[in-house]
Amino acid sequence: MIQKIILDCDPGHDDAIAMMLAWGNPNIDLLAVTTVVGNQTLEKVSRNALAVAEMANIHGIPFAKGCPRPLVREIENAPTIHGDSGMDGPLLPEPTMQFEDIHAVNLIIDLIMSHPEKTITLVPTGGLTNIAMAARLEPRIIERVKEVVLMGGGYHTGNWSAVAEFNIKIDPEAAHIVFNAGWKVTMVGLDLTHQALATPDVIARFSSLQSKPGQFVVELLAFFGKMYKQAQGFDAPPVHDACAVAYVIDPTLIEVQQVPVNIELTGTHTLGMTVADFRYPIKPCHTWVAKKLDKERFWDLVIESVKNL
Ligand SMILES: [Ca+2]
Repeated sequence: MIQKIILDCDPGHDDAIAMMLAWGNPNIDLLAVTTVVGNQTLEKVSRNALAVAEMANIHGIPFAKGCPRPLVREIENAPTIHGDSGMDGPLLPEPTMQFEDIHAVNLIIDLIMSHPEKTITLVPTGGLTNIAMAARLEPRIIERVKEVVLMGGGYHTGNWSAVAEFNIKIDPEAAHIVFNAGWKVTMVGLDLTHQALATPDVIARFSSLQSKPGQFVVELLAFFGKMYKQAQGFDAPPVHDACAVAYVIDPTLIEVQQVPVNIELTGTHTLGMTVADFRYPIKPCHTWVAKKLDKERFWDLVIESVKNL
């Protein structure tokens, strides 16, 4: 079954791979790519999105820029992971595609309102600013969206603080809106994405594609791996954002559990924590968390999709 998605992202090395997976996979109908401040400034991540489009030959769909800052907090970027450009490493191609003259939030609303109910899955792989703004501006989208499958958070793991993940931490108020809106939210968090490590054998498989997109992924992962080693002590970089797209393509790749999740907004040491309540009996809720990845089939899917580009 072909899934219609809107990818809301902040490219970002792993966002780039998520975009390539979405475009290269025949079971995804990528309706639009929208950008949001996060890994770098809005201008930088937006330029990166167009560069990925160029590299992956993504065309005929709208790209729109979204919010340049979080709802409440000051801007926080991640140059220690993604470099000064937000996507350091490969030489980025000069984009030919241009952004639509519409704000990402309006594009998201227009697409959801003009498609049949429950046919569009939102896939945010950056901070949740655009998605929260869309839910507030046009609350009818909450009923109309099929599901929100987001990369962010973690029920036992943090990376931007002891207990908070970057995408949630940079705009916790937006995350609070999205997690409490009432639509189905599947949180593909660090507990899951740290299982999606681009180990040398995986990189070798991208390399053996002997294609420009394959080589682009190799160069992305070389830089990403170096930064992850330096900043977080990882031997191989986790390709977080691709996991959310992979779950939409094939939910059997990831084991999920329905469990209440809320966002910490006031903690002294826990701001942006995704607090999951696993206590028995599990209370009724609209939230699911991703727990276990079928690594082998995940990489087969990503590599096959990049091969299709
Ligand atoms: Ca991202």
